[in-house]
Amino acid sequence: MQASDNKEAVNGATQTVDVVVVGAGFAGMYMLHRLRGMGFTVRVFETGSGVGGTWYWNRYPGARCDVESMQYSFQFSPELQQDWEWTERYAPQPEILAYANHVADRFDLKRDIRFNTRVTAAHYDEGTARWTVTTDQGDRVSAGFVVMATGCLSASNKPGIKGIDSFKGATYHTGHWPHEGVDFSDQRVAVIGTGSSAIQSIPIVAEQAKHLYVFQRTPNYTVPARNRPLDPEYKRAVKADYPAMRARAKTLPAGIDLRINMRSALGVSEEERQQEFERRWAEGGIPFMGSYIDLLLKAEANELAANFVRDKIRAIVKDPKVAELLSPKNVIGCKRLCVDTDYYATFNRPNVTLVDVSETPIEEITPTGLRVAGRDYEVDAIVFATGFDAMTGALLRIDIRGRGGRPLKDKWAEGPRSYLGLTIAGFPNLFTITGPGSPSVLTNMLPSIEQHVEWIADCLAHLRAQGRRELEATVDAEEAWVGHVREVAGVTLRSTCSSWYVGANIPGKPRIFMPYIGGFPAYVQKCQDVVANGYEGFAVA
Ligand code: NA7
Repeated sequence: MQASDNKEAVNGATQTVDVVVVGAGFAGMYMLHRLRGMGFTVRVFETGSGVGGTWYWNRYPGARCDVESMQYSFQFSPELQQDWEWTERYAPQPEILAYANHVADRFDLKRDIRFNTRVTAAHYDEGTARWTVTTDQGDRVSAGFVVMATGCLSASNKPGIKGIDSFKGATYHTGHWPHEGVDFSDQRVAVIGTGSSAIQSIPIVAEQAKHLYVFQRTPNYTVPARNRPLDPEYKRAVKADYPAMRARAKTLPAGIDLRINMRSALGVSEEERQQEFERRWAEGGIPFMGSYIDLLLKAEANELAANFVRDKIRAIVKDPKVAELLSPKNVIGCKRLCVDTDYYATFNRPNVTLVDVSETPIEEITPTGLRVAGRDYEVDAIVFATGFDAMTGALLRIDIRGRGGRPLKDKWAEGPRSYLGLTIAGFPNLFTITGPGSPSVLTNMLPSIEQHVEWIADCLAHLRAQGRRELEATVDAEEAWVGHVREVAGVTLRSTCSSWYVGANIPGKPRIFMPYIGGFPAYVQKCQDVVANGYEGFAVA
């Protein structure tokens, strides 16, 4: 590959660039910045009309990050890190989107991003060792490399409920929320789903709506966020210590400081355990799962934490039947622990009804509402808080074809197979940022994105320096990595429930634990070793 003259060459109807990046979320933005700084020509395509990815689309009421804002940010630029001012412990969506725009403007990224453009296909030509990328706007680009920065939770899932298109009122999906917002005042509203998006939005929708019906298939564990404005003194202290704090976080399994207590939940007295759980509940947020080291390793330890939360639900929710319905029976933390503000208390409101659809699914959506077990619930609006075809959905919705014209869909028919969650055998010169088989969604996404972007950038620099133009994971290396990902998944309780981590929320999706659960430090070490051993596991041509 040649570092070109930093201008996009146009050859007839086909444009020619060094790298196409798909997606202008945090991953695509940083990839562009990094590659441009190295002298590569880059074209980014983005379906939305602005940057931000997940935070561009998920504008539902109450949307906020469950990783503390001082940790959920880029660290590649010390100046950016020092200049940006977060205002709350957990940043709300509008503030994260403002941050994404600030980053884009600060590094002048938007000029290389084509917005309102969906990539429809990417085909590899073995003869030229180049990809041809096409879009729904008629673009046709020849690229030496393609980087998929398409996000882990970006392909929304709308369930195939009978009559779904017959409804006469308004419908919304939390992952495609209208930019102008929605006012539910005086409306009867249905929310389908009780995952993180529902749990964040329900208390706010309930305050507006005349009546809110929540259709719950599986209850979820959630702990209070205890969100609050950030204390200026705390911000100053973090900023003074930022590099050290970031370095510490990188030594932790999730890349986030969850203040993990290294003791076993089974090795302490009932009284001490109760105190620790209470302290964590009062502190708020996902560090609750750090109460004891073995909560996700031993079922017995997990049950103690689960019981604590079930007791809290019974204490908060006045109607014992509703409390029982809201109490999850499965492993706590198996699905990602949710973080809320007043979720359980919302079910004490007279205008909120919980409808259990675990035994009798939603039968039908009618022109005026929903039918469950023969009963009609008349509503003016339906909110689908039904999640995403996670980790693979956004990739498989694009017609990606590798060596020999083989579709990625075929290769992944039995579930995703990838070397390091970064590359795929049979698909040379294609990279996936936070792809399946990498720690991604089990970690703090921004540091994970940065690690992938930097690895890819170094790899392209290496190829350029060596005068090589093709890199491809070997089948053997991929097999070994897939086997390792599967093996470590079995060690924790996280693979034991029907979550989107295993694709269980999408009918017909193969059940594979998709993210790598071996921990951020072990993963980073592996990526570094691969490079140190001369790009071990790759064929370079
Ligand atoms: P999730 O966590 O996948 O939640 C989706 C919810 O929708 C979940 O409660 C599902 O129940 C429910 N669902 C899906 N289809 C149906 C049907 N047909 N009927 C009833 N209920 C249904 O998505 P979120 O957007 O909330 O959160 C995604 C991630 O974003 C989250 O993990 C955080 O990391 C941030 P189920 O549990 O499948 O029975």
